[in-house]
Amino acid sequence: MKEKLEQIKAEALERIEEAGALEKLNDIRVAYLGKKGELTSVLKSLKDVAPEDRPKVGQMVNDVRALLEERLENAKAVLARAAREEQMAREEIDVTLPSKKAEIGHKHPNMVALEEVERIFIGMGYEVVEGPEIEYDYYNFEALNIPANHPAKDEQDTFYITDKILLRTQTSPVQVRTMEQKKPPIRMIAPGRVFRSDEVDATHSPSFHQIEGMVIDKNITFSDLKGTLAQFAVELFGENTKVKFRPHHFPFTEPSAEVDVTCFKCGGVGCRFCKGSGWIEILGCGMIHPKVLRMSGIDPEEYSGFAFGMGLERIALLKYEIDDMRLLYENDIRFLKQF
Ligand code: 2NM
Repeated sequence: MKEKLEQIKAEALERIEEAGALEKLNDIRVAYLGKKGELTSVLKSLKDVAPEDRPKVGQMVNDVRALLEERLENAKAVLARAAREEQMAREEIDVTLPSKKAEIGHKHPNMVALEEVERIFIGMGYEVVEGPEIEYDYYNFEALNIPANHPAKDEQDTFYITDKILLRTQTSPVQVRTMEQKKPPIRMIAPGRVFRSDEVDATHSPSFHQIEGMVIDKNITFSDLKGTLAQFAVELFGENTKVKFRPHHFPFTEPSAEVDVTCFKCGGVGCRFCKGSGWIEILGCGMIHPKVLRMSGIDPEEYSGFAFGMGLERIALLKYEIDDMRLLYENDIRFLKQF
């Protein structure tokens, strides 16, 4: 029995010594120390040993087991370190190689145009106010003097969520909410996303952006409106820009007007950009209807105000000479980078 154990020990130690890989060590562990391993079978045959010799032989088996386990662990540590060193050498990083170019984003032309418009109005003392995109029918229509049977409310144009709730078709509900909350003087603009059930084409999208503005105080007149928008046009399109007011109709303003600016390409002579007319339409405006003021708690006998509204995409398309609105929504970085 003793010779057998010595032989197992010598053989196992030699195999551990020669094992060149971690998997081999595991095979060796199984072969000697496993359930059906050689050392285990010696332990099983202990019953054939004379009873008085059993403790001694048992002790020897345990000593050999402890020795093999220790050697296996040592060999494992040595091999693992060697494997790690080999991997480190193989995966060495060359820090002198040029790096990959980081693609940083670019401000969207809508955002560039919005910040420009905001800068101009903030410079004139206006506040920028935002409001919900999902609105009550009351704020979007009723409070703006657009009654129940008005064609602007048609389901063909408006996305209704329930009878009373819809996706706002304009940002004027933000002005209404402001009138309810604040006492004049009020000077504010309301930029934001609006929704209309329109087919997509070069100049239409079911979701686009508006910037509306409003001033309410004592003795605000149409002259204030004209002066404000004339100054706005000069700051946005250049110092030689002139404005022209054409009579128009909106339910929430009286009188109402549409505003054209002289074409910034040809200076008003007429070119392809302005389709030969010399003028480009940029916004709608008017004096806030007394009914609209009264409905939101402002006394039209004491106060008056003007309001205006423009499409942000339209401003961006004009300013950057983009000929198709769809380009603004595709988010192709090669396109966006140009502005
Ligand atoms: C426009 C044109 C004219 C407008 C009116 C109001 C409010 F709430 F004060 F009555 N907000 N915006 C308005 C007036 C908007 O967009 C073309």
